[in-house]
Amino acid sequence: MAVFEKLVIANRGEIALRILRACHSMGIKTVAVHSTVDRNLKHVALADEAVCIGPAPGTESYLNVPAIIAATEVTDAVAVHPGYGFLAENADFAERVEKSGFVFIGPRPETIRLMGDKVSAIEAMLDAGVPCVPGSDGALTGDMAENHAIARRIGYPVIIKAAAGGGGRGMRVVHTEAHLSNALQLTQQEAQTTFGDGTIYMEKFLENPRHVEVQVMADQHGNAIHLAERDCSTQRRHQKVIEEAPAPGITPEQRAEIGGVCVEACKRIGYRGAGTFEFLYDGGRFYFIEMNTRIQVEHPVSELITGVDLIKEQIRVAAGEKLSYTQDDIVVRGHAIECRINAEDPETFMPCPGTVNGFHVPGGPGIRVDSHIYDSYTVPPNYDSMIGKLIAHGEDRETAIARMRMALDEMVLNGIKTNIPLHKWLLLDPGFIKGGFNIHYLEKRLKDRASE
Ligand code: MV4
Repeated sequence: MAVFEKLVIANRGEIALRILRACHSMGIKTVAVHSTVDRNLKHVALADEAVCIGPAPGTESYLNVPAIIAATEVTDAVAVHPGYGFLAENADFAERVEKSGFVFIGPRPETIRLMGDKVSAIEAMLDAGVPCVPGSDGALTGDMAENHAIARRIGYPVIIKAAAGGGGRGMRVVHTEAHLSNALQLTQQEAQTTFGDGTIYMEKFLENPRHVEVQVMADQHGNAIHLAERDCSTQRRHQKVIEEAPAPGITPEQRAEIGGVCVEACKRIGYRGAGTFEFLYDGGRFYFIEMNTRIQVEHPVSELITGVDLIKEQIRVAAGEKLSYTQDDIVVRGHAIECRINAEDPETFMPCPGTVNGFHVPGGPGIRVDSHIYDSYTVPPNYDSMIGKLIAHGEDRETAIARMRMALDEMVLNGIKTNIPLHKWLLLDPGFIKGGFNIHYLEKRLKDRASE
């Protein structure tokens, strides 16, 4: 007996296909909900049923809550997988799904809400013993004398962030006391306008950290495990470009320690499903910044080094099953790297939708391709430009990099511009090959390249 009879995939593209594959491997029937321009998606063809839920704009289709609930009702599905992006971290959606009598594949709506507000997330983490960035440890008030005192205690530079922000939105760095009052006022006003919530908080600004995140998974019986960490420091304008696992230079002892802290936090807050603790890693220490309550784009690198199918496990625990693994079952094996393939100009990074004309996937030992594209597929202009992910696994980082280089050389993807040339360049970059660089590395190398 399958854990669910039928599940709605409330997403598109590669993650929709990834969820479909997990469902079919578990004997679960699938319903693809899609927009009008997405009739030709690969997972729509492979799903047991398909329902058109609206026109191309995401706001009228993949973000259209009543249409998705209605599609779930008419198809007699019992659960909804939100994937990432769109409604994945929308607590109101999760609540609507559950109130309608269906299972939301993710944490409880209250947990999504708790973590969506970055101030309450930090408060919960401090309470659970997770190390956070030195800061206001709560929302700032309008008391400017107090705010100045907090900044002086933390020490400049400081960063002011919106509680409703996250992922790089609504932040401002302040280098000296003279600029603090103005920055507080501007960030508060912007937060109110952008998010409808003017709540702000303050942290010490870490100038050259790495972005290291811990993958966790919890069931509804009080069990939780971590699946090591990923390094996502290769990014441009808050868009990740390459991710890897484990993070270079993190010792097994450090992994066990920070992983154990995250697992304890999961148990403390009654976490359920897949989650990610985002840390800044600086001077050998971890500082929590945000928690993501969804499956992430880069989950395959964690799957390859641990052998755990995270999507299957998400579905199992949502159905009330116990975790299939204890912490002792989780062993890190080798190294994995993921290149995000985007339909974009490799020089300007402008999105370049269009029709694929010639597509050959790479293969061989340690190569995985997660992509929904096929020859003659047309990439629509309405959504994110990511068209797939190329993932390489090997016994060590050098082997994973060597396999990734071969795979990038082997791949044929014509008809549209992609960032494949950028990946080929990065994988030959001495600083990248060395590993362990900070979040500014890619932007710095692009600047160097432009002036060469
Ligand atoms: C920071 C920081 C330095 N110090 N917080 C950006 C995205 C959001 N998740 C948090 N971000 C940052 N928070 C403190 N106290 C630097 C960043 C940051 C960043 C973090 C992770 C990955 C890429 C980044 C790029 C620029 C800034």
